[in-house]
This record gives sequence, structure tokens and C-alpha cells, in this order.
Amino acid sequence: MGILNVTPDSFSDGGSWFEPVLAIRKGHELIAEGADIVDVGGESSRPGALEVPLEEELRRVLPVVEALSPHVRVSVDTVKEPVAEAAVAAGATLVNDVSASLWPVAARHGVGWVAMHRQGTPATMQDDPRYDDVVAEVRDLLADRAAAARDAGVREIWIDPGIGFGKSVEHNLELLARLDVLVATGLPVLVGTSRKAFLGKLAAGPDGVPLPPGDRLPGSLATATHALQQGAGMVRVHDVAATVQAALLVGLPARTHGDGDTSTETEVGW
Ligand code: HH2
Repeated sequence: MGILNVTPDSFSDGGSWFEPVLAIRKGHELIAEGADIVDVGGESSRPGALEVPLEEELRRVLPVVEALSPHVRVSVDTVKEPVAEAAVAAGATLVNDVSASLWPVAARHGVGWVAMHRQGTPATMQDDPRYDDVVAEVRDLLADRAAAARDAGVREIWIDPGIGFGKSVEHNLELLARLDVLVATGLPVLVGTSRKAFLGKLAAGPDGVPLPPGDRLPGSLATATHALQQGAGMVRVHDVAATVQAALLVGLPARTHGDGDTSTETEVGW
């Protein structure tokens, strides 16, 4: 799943493709790099982010969804029901829901739904996140929501531990280390670590200064391949080409738009 933030303020790519024409071009790049899904979002959910008014979020997201959906599967990254509704009408077939509450939209329209776990809201979620048992609490919440969605008739349900959403560095690492617990629910698992702050903190130099988002590719690749090896069915990433390559190199059957069979290709030179 390639990330396409049509926002001025996303934590790593904010403002880079805020104009629809640039966002659509970026979407085509993600497709060419091997994204199976392009995830279009019009509101940042980074810690401290402010809510975007409904009309503005619709203005950002809809032209991009409409332009890309004939070419690739499009998901809409929103917590607003009217945005999810409108994006589905414009061609999105997956609702990526960091609030884990929009399953009625997916049920009404027969589209897929991603339920992500978060504690708190972006305004305060990183202040002092606490859990007795982060892995069990995340699993239980997601399993409950998935059961409600299934009862409502949703057929495609993904669960996502919500790395960085009301979680300390240790919480994130524990969730990644025990991903098997989520996989054991039998629901397909999506994981999003790409360029997130905990990677910058873990890789901080001797001065203790965390790496900025643009320098977090190594950690992003390591955690994405780890997640896939632990049984995640999908990773949500900014750097699609590098992630596909990393997944292939460790022997994972990364899906691409071809048939994925590279065995007959001739190697030239080194
Ligand atoms: N992370 C972000 C946004 N949406 N959706 C799912 N399912 N899982 C995630 O981990 C996830 C998500 C945050 O990353 P990004 O979109 O790059 O940043 P921002 O929220 O600042 O736009």
C-alpha cells in the first residue's frame, strides 16, 4: 500500500503533492513502483495534527481518488464518514480507518475496511500512552471491532496495530515483536511503520538527536520486511520501490503488477 498524503502538513511528505495534479502524478509513480493499493488521505493524523474541515478534506481527496481509481485499487484514509462515503462513490474500494469505527460505510457499499488501533486522538495521543498489556489490548479491541463489522456484513476486514498512535517506542517494538498474536486472529494484518518517529529515535546518534523522517528509510525497510515475515499481509509505505525490492530480497513473494515471476529475467553484468 503506497501512501499518498494530499495534505500540507503530513509528518514526512506534507505539502509535496498538495495540488491535485501533483498528487495524481505521485499516485502514478507509486503504481509504477509496484503499489497494489494507493492510500489517499486528506487529513494528517500525526501527533498534534489539527482537524481538517469536511469540505476541505473532500476537496483534497475526491479528484485524486477519481483520477487514480481506474488505474489501481484506491483506499481512502479518513475518520470522517461523509469523506469515506464520497470517496467510495468516486471509486475507492477500501476504507482505511484509523478510528476503527467506520465499518457501517464499508457494510453499506460492499467495500473493504481497515480497522486500526489507536489510543486517544492525534492532539494528545503521544502525551503518556499506557497499557497493562499492549499486545493483548490491541488484539482484543481489533477483534471486537472486526466481529461487529463482520456481523454488519463487511467481507474484507484488515486489522492494523496502529504503530505510533498512542504508543511509546517500547509499545511499538513489542507490537512488532509479537505480531504473531494479531496474525493468529486469522484476520489479514496491515502494518504501517514507514518513516515513523520511533525509527528516528532508535537510530539517534550519540548526541541523542533523532533522525529526521527523510533519513528513516533503513528502519522503514527493516520493519516492513520483519512485518511481512511475521505474517502481515500488507505494509503501508512511502517508499514503494525500495520496499518491494527489500521484500523480494528476503524471499517474500511481494506482489507487483506483473505476475511476480522474475525467474526468467536475464541478468546483465553484475
Ligand atoms: N499511519 C498514518 C496514517 N494512516 N493508516 C493505517 N492503517 N496504519 C497506519 O499506521 C497509518 C495510517 C500516519 O502516517 P502518514 O500518513 O505518513 O502521516 P500523516 O498522518 O502525518 O499524514
